[in-house]
Amino acid sequence: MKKIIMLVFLAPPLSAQELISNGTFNSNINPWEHFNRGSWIANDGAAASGNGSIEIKDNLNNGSSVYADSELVPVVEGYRYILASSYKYQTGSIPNGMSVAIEWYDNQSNFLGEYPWDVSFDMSQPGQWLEFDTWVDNIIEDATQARVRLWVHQHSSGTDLNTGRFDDVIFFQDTVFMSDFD
Ligand SMILES: [Ca+2]
Repeated sequence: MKKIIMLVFLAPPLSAQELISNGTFNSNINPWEHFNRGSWIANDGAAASGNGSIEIKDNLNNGSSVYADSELVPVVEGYRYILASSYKYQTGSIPNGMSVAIEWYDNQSNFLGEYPWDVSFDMSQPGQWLEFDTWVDNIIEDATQARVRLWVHQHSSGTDLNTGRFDDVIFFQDTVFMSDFD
């Protein structure tokens, strides 16, 4: 059984650094992978970075989900990460849900897991940019790479278009080291 300890560094906090290369979508949605479900929205965006956002949509309505993935970035076992995003959905195309998660990989790019899995965005305020943030601990031994996955969850029936927009996606390494894997 792993022993989990928490060590808060007493040194002055390092300035947090954005790990993903394009979380603002101000000029395009590169290098996000979206499997033809994503498109760039030039004239809409959250307040922090302004216009330019990613829109993910589908109308299959079979209960499945569509997503876009950031590039893989280096992460460190045992560290805490800040995950945040702005998001928006509009009346007439509100999806069944939206969420965000981190996929964890080892240094051979083998998939190790995805979490948090309990994120569920507030879907009661259509037509405005909303904000979500959380922290996530890298508790998977050998997880040295990760990417952010932006989820849009479709309804299980009907013909509605499920459309969600994301902007200002943040993935920071915090200064908190929380487990030693002993
Ligand atoms: Ca933007």
